[in-house]
Amino acid sequence: MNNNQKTVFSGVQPSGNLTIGNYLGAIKNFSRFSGEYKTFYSVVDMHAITVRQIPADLRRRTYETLALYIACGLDEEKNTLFVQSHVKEHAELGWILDCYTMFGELSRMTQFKDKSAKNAQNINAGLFTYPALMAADILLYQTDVVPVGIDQKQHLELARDVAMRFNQIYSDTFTIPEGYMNPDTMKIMSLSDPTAKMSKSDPNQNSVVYILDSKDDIIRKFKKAVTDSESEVRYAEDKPGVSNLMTIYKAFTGKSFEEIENEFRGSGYGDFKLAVGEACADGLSHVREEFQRLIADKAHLEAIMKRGADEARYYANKTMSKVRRKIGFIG
Ligand code: AQP
Repeated sequence: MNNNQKTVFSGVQPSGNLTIGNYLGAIKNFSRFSGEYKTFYSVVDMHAITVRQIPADLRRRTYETLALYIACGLDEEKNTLFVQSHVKEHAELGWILDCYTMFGELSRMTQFKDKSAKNAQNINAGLFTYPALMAADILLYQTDVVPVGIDQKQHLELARDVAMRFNQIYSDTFTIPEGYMNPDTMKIMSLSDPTAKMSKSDPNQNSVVYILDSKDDIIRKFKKAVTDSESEVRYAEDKPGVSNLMTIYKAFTGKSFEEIENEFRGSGYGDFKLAVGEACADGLSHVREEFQRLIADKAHLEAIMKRGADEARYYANKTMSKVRRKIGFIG
């Protein structure tokens, strides 16, 4: 890494099949940093266990998420791709940062409140301290930029606050990270409730379009998408369903909202929904093909994970020796 090269870190939890929200809000933006930046992209399995997972599913999805990173355009030679739990320094710094993160700060996190409501039987300490582990993920690599969807903004702000607090106590230790949110796609909404975020753990399969859904399934889901009682394709705050579909269509076709409004003037929602479904399915077809090729070769994925973890560990250790020394640990 040359000394002036900026660093990018981001991650996705292997907590379900990845959605077009994960794709448009996060992964698709990752590759824009490849080459010019030193990029670390992690499959954050330690975050996934804050919600109960079936072990075999977690293992399978960890391979799948890595394969999807590559299928979505992340060149394994140009990016450090790794599994979070393979680099133990994440757990170590996560614990240390727990001790510099306030109870009151964690209590204000909206994701904790949402996930506690959804998992009332399992409101564990990890779910509560999740943002301190996320701060560790980012700060370990002296990260400058974190590409994420808007739902992670609050966690990112906490990571910045924790880094500043630590730096103030012990002198400069961590780079203060900035978020990168794609203004066009930072929040893709559920197809059945366009006031809620599209989420991979949503039990309603019709709310969510998965990156690996077949073309037929994608089109069927868009046909069922909730819109409104009008028939006008127009981007407006009081038309969240139509506006969400326009956002998705724009992301896959590159057309502006004005062009989309003109294209469907007078034609009603049926044609529009079909066009969105087709654009989305066609836009993802290459990803699906690449994924099938990659997932068939587990040994290759394991080699990438290992190489990525070895490289990530090297940088993580540099930060950890600084942190250990500053807080008064021996060795
Ligand atoms: N709907 C979305 N629109 C835009 N961006 C999104 N992201 C997630 N959903 C959307 C972004 O994807 C990245 C990875 O997300 P994550 O795996 O860390 O978990 P999450 O944010 O909690 O996403 P999900 O899909 O809702 O997962 P579950 O259901 O397991 O909680 C992040 O950058 C996120 O912003």
